[in-house]
Amino acid sequence: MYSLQDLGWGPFFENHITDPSAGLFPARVAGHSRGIYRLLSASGDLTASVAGRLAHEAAQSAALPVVGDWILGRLASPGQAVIENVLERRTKLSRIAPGERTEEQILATNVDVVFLVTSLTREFKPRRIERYLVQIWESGARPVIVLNKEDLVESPDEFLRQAEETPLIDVLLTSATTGSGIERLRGRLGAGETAVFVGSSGVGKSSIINRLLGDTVQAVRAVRAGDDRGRHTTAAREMFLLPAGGVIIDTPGLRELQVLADPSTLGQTFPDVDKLAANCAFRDCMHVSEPGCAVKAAVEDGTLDGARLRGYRKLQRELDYAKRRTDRSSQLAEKRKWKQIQKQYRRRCRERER
Ligand SMILES: Nc1nc2c(ncn2[C@@H]2O[C@H](COP(=O)(O)OP(=O)(O)OP(=O)(O)O)[C@@H](O)[C@H]2O)c(=O)[nH]1
Ligand SMILES: [Mg+2]
Ligand SMILES: [Zn+2]
Repeated sequence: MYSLQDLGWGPFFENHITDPSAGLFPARVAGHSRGIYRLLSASGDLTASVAGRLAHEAAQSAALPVVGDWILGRLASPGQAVIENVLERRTKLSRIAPGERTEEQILATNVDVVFLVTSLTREFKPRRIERYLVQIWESGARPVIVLNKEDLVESPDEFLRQAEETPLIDVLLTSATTGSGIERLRGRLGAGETAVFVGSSGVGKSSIINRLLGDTVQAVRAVRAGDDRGRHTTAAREMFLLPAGGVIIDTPGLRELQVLADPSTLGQTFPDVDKLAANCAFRDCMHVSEPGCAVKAAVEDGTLDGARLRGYRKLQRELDYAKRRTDRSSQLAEKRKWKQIQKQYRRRCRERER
């Protein structure tokens, strides 16, 4: 049996319970499949469904419970609960859901650390790491880059150097096969903290988690022969408790990461570009062809990698575009809401006149 603290509970959530007298208990969402939720609570594991009212009110899917959430539930029968409320999220890792529309998809909530796993194969791409970093900084959690499968390469330090091009970032070399670096990784997670593992399929997320759990709990499958792409072995997000404390969430490999973040946060992933930009002649310099651009000058004299600047500018364009799209859809939602309120108001006036 575990305590709420073992599950990551703390004052933040305590303070967000507005009506403690309603006979509801807190629990954490550990898994979810086709409308059935798996919960961890102080009185054990439960299966649960979402209360009709919550499902109805959750006009946007982002308001429905996801793995990592703290919820308030009501016991329906032994081992079976109904989720009445989702408590405010302390942190939230999102992306733009695959598809045509600019819609948020939440990957995990209430996490302290995001382990961004990449493998030292053709999978390793600094530009992809930057994309993830932007999204992780936006989440409110702290990033740790995990360079896995170090047993496969001659000089892993070469990769380490490339990953550390992002200033001040925490980078670890690991091998889930030999166990090297796993203890150090374990040390990045404090007591009562929650971590989520993200990255492409086949990089070894579940293998590292199995090492941490000291058991083969998560299914792992060989990468395809010929290329090193994964087979999407992990099918759904799932939460585990580490034997020595700490909570971890495994996620299925992502094919793409469409970023959804405030453009003004880009500087956290690119502090080097930001610092240089302070010396550009124009305050709103886009570092393309403006005169007196300190960023372009740094690329020319070799202090800044040109590919890194191109990655920065691409992300900047994407974030600006996504922001315009989401601003517009929230404007539309706001308009609809006001129309509804005006309609109700007019109806009430008419009723009073009768
Ligand atoms: N050589 C080597 N192979 C590894 C290492 N870590 C994982 N693998 C292998 O890589 C393959 C994929 O590992 P998984 O742990 O399933 O990868 P994953 O990231 O969970 O993949 P998805 O669940 O599809 O997202 C398996 O064959 C593992 O045995 C490592 O450190 N070194
Ligand atoms: Mg997996
Ligand atoms: Zn500039």
